[in-house]
Amino acid sequence: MSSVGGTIKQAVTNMPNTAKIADLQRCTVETVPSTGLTTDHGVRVSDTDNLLKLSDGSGPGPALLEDHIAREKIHRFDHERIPERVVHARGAGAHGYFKAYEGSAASQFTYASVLTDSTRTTPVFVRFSTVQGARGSADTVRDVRGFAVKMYTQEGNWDLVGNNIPVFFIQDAMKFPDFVHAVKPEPHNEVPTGQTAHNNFWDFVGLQPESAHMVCWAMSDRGIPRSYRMMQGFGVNTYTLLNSANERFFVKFHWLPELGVHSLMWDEAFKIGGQDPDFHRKDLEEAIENDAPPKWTLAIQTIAEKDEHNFEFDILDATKIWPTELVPLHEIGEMVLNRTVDEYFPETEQIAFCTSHVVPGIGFSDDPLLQGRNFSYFDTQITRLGVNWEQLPINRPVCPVMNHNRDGQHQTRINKCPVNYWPNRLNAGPPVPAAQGGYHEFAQKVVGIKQRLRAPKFQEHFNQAQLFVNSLSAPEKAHLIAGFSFELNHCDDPVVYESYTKLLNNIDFDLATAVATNVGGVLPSEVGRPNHGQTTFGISQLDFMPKTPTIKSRRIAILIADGFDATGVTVMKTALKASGAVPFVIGPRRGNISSSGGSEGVFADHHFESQRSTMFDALYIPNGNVEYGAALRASGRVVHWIAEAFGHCKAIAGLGEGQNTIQHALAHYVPELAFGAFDSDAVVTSYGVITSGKYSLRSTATDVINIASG
Ligand code: HDD
Repeated sequence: MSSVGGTIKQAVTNMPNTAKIADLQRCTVETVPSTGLTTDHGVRVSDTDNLLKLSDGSGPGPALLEDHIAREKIHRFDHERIPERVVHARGAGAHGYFKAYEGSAASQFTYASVLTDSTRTTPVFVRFSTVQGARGSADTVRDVRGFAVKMYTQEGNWDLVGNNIPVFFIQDAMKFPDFVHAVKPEPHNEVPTGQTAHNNFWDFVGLQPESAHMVCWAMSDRGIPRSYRMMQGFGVNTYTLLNSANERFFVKFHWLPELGVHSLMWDEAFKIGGQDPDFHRKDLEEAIENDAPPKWTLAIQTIAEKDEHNFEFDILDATKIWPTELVPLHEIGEMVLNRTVDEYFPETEQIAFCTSHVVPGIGFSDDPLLQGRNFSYFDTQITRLGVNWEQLPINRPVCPVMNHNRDGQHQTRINKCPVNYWPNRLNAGPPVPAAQGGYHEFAQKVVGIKQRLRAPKFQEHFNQAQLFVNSLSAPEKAHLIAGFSFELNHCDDPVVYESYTKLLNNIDFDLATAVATNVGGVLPSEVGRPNHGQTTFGISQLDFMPKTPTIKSRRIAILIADGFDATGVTVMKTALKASGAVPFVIGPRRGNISSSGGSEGVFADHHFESQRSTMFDALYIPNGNVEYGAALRASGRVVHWIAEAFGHCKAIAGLGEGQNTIQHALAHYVPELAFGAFDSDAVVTSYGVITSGKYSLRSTATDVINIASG
């Protein structure tokens, strides 16, 4: 049982009680009312509301320093906060498990049992995050999303600390502090929050053209995901795998979401930022609680050692993807997130990741970004959580930990051993270095001269940025132009927006022209760099539609008023629930709304003023009597809801008076609005299509409603 929103709710069913959950339960405290309230040293407290005061009988006088109970309460409170993460401060997490597929290609490349042993269920914790904003910033800002996975394997913890974008802004870790200073709020006024739309960011990326590819991803729809559940995840860096024949492979890790890759529209994203800043956090919780646990397939791309230099790009450069036409994806396992946290701070806030945490069979490459990351993460956790951070319940492995590391602040282990060094006279008994099964570094031959430099192929920055733009669909390209135009418009220093619009011409002439026109930048007079014309699979989000279209976990608003048709609502709600969607009835007030039949009503979950179209994926307005239709059309909120949902390309359906209301609201935009037929079998696909058997009513990305048959 866990407590959400003040009520006790049942834990999600069908949840494998993994080793990590069992481990956490050892320190999970159920609230037992009969225990009574106590101090931290266990003494019962009879009054937790009033300071101990001097009183002469006529009323209370000054408070007494002696009040150890009040002092403890206030001192504990004074120290509740820890430093927030220097980046990725805002996040949400969930528990789950990973299972390797039986007979996958993984065992050709690695002996890491977590990736090859299909009989295992490995517990995981995943933390999603934004990068720029503070811990209290909004979820739906335009930003890269962190996708950090901790696998509690039987051989130790493996942390795959990735993002929802496959490349990075910089090539060498040495640039990270400069990059983060530039992206974060400006130092003189701490503006802006949760945005890269400011002079310093665009100044830096303009002067650091290796960022061009990643900036394109961030300005595209990938920067504004609909849900954490609808994002890809990428390890980004090049790691290595070692197989049992001692052969080494370079590897990139990919997480492919079962639900496909979907984004908000930009207008939606920033409205939700104000309307519901916890939108993504709540979405994750809502899906898991509604038995729609998010799932991802783990896929790998591998390159044999001997082929390292056979590509026009450097495979150790984190600003480059490995096009799947050149290096195919192998699907090797599945991750499911099926359990929300019991308490945010000890779990989601105290979880701590390190790229250097790998398990036997997985290793590093000379990727200079990864090399620096391996140094940075452990260090930052010491500042955030203290040197014994790996003893915290959420961080400790499920396999035994035994070594001679000792002491430090907040040591919670009591080691029963008279020696704390190796070698020692006792020789036998733990902990001694493993004769077998220990972590084994690949014997890589390295000869060289000490220098600060980058490999020659690291100097090329625009080929793949162009590949990215070429591979987008037309609406995605339009969104990319809008993204760049919004951000550069927020830079008020002409040096910044003029130089960035010049840089864009190295990527794409049309993109540079469109953006420069919008923001008053430098209009290119000729093509800056010939377009190589190449495209690749896996850039456009349309390449990642779900294998089976589904409306599972999608939020559907049913707008009603008094006099609605009860059958229409009941039937639609039942059909939606049966297909796993989450319907909400929204009316003029929360509470009972009377139907056209008089007696039979429906309980509205929310009232019109408390919700907005942006919080839902689709809209349905049932039939009702004439007064009902008139009331809906007289409501500015309802009319705005429909128009806004239409503008955001949402699926919209109505029957009878509902249809008339939709026509009324959209008359200005689409005078000849046409409706497709649908019935209670309606299925709202993730494309925003309501279909039933033969017809579908579809709002397309070009803001036109079409009727598509079949
Ligand atoms: Fe990082 C946090 C992802 C480059 C230094 N990073 C952090 C988190 C994610 C990433 C998802 C949040 C983890 C969590 O939820 O707790 N970082 C990346 C990716 C990178 C990357 C995909 C490029 C491939 N990072 C990177 C570099 C450095 C850092 C080059 C330093 C040289 N990152 C950190 C950090 C953070 C962090 C300062 C802040 C909080 C933390 O580590 O635990 O150490």
